[in-house]
Amino acid sequence: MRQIDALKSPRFSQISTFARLPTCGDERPEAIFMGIPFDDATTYRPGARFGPMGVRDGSRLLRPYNPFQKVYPLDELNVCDGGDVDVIPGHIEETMERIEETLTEYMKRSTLFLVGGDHSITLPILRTVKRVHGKVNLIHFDSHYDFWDSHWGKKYDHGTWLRRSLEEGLLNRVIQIGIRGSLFSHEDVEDGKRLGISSFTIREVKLDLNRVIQEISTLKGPTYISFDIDVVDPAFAPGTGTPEVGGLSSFEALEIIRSLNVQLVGFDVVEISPPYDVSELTSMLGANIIYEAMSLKARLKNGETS
Ligand SMILES: [Mn+2]
Repeated sequence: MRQIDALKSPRFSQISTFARLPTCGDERPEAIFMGIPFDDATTYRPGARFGPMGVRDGSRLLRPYNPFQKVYPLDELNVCDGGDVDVIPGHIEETMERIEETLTEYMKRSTLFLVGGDHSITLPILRTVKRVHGKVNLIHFDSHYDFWDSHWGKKYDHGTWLRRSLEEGLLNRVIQIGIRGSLFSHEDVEDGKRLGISSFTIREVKLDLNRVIQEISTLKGPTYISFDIDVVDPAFAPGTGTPEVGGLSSFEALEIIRSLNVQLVGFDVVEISPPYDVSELTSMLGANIIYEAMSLKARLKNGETS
């Protein structure tokens, strides 16, 4: 009997849902849950290194069945917990190498659902994706562009990973969702166009969501999703490093994920900083975002498209 059967009890445990997942062994699960607790590349509020712990804790109320996508994601994907990547605090380049080394074998046998950590971790994740799957499309939920060429003259941090990913030829098409907030310059907007990225501001998402969904539906082939929790309004998700007011509601974020129909090869949720959280709101949302993404994978595996 899988340990996960314990979830069917209506009695909630102090031990969270994700923490009750079986530890990954030699089996070939269709999905693996893993943490990457690295936050040395944050530029404002730190604490995302506690994200994996927060999301595991925030998963306590997750029950087995998702009625919106009509799946039992954890059971249907035979999800196991791969633990946390052994990162090296203070050393981003060595950490990136270690993330790649650790994820490669897992990714060859399964779809990874990863919890950061700050957004710098997505570069080594995408390097691994390229190695295993070739070039992929990227759906990038964020309030920030994250394609700056450098920060403080440095190439690697949580605001430059997308520029590096494009330079390294890791990506096909890129669609950004939820961009907002003040910028360093009007040139930032132009840069996105020059880089060939389709960026949808929060205004476009709020006023014409159908157009955004339509654009996403034109993506063909393997697709990776990176979800920065700061795409959600800080009123719903205060526990994050670089909050921007005026964002998506939790409901909108979940609805967009539910509406997707893509060939999902991996998923991350990043920038959850539990020390800045209130009443576990952000950690609970992070857990539900991962659950919804796993449900998407399970639904599409069943051949259901919407
Ligand atoms: Mn962001």
